[in-house]
Amino acid sequence: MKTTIHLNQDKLQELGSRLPVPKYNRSATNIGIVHIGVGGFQRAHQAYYLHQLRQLGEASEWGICGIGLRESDTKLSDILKAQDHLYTLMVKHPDGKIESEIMGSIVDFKMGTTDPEPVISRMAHKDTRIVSLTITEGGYNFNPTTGEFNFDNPDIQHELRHPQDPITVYGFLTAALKRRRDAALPAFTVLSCDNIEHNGDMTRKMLLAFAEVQDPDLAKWIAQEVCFPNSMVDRITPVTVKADIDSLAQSYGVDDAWPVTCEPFIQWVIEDKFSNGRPAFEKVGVQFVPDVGPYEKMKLRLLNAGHSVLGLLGAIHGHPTINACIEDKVFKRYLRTFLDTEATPILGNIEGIDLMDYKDSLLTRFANPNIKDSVSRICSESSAKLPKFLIATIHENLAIGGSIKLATLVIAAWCYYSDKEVDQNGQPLEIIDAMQGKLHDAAKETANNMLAFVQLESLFGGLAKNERFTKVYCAMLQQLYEAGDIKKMMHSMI
Ligand code: CS2
Repeated sequence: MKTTIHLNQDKLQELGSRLPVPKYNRSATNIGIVHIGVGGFQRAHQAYYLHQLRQLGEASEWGICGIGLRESDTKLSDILKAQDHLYTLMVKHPDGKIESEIMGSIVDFKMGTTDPEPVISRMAHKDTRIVSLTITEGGYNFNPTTGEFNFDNPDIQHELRHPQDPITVYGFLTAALKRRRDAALPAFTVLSCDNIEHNGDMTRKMLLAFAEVQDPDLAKWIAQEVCFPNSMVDRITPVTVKADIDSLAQSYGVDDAWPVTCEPFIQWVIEDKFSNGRPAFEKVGVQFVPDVGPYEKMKLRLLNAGHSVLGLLGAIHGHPTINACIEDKVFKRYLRTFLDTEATPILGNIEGIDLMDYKDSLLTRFANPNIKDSVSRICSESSAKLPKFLIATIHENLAIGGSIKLATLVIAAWCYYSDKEVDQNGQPLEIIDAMQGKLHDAAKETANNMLAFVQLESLFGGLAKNERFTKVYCAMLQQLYEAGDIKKMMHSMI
């Protein structure tokens, strides 16, 4: 039995005999990247790539400072502080093998909730050259149907009136960029790493909409000086559970309060448009391309949509994880049929990519039995995800006369899920959604008005007015509410 060692900088050498640790000098690091929204995904993805680069002896000017803008980030902030911002990445292979390695690329963390100043000055610091974001699909503050900035948000209203007291990412970005402009420092790049089509373009549009109202001169400067590369990010990163912490302690005697688990697959495709330089990410496998559009669309409409299809249908049926769904032949076939007949036809050709291979690899990734990615993680914040992942595909198929039925069942299932809040065995569902109350009320209203749920225009646009859609949808909803057997319905459709 190994003695347990609490993970921190002083213990790295000792831990190095047990598992791979950073070989680079972490104290000789300049902070070049400020990252807003540190979570499992960023720690398994961007921070991993940077760690790899630093292991090659490069990028000492590209240390990462994490930023938390929500109260709920305090826990991670405290844990990282106590571990000198070190953490373990546990890569879980399908054969049961877990490769664990300690990551050192994050070197600082600041919270912006009580006092914004340390965050603004870090972002405005001369060494900061990139501000990257994983603030989730819901964090961009746009109306999913119109794609316009939501000025009704009270936090945004506050920031417009009090630019020196930012709350959201927009307030912090403008405060820091203003300081840089006034100090004649070059702008930083704003790099979105969220699952949104044209994530860079969208961030630019939102930030400029906000800045135009707050300070039109600054907006002009941002428009000229700040680059917003689009990027496609990919690595399945399940929620860390206690068993992961325990297994790390058992296997290596490492006491890490919040390790990150992920699949072996990793991909990052970025447009090479940076305001003030970038790390040599290509040395560790990041792809730079002139137009990320087709890659983003492929990933969102196949991988993320595929997750949502399994997640919502699986949740109602009572499957706990994505791999459990794939082990169920009906679910697996349903997913493949959806991908082939509804999602693929609208993608067209993507140069250099064989979509058949891509879909085969998705099914293999989803099947990884060691990952145990919970359907509750996939279903969380469906109101922010589904418009981008799935509803867009329904709209596009309606426009070209394509098939919509498999995706429509998922929408009917989402209504049922939001209404009942239990699965078909009567077990409570863990529902996490900023719109949960609204979704529940609209879904309940189905008893009087079958279209009530899809009449939520901010999510579905004009879908409730499309006769072809409503016919299929109402028939499915009726069957689901009457017979209540989602798997039977799925089976009859494939
Ligand atoms: C998932 C994603 O949130 C979701 O619903 O589809 O988190 C997915 O695992 C990642 O985008 C994979 O790169």
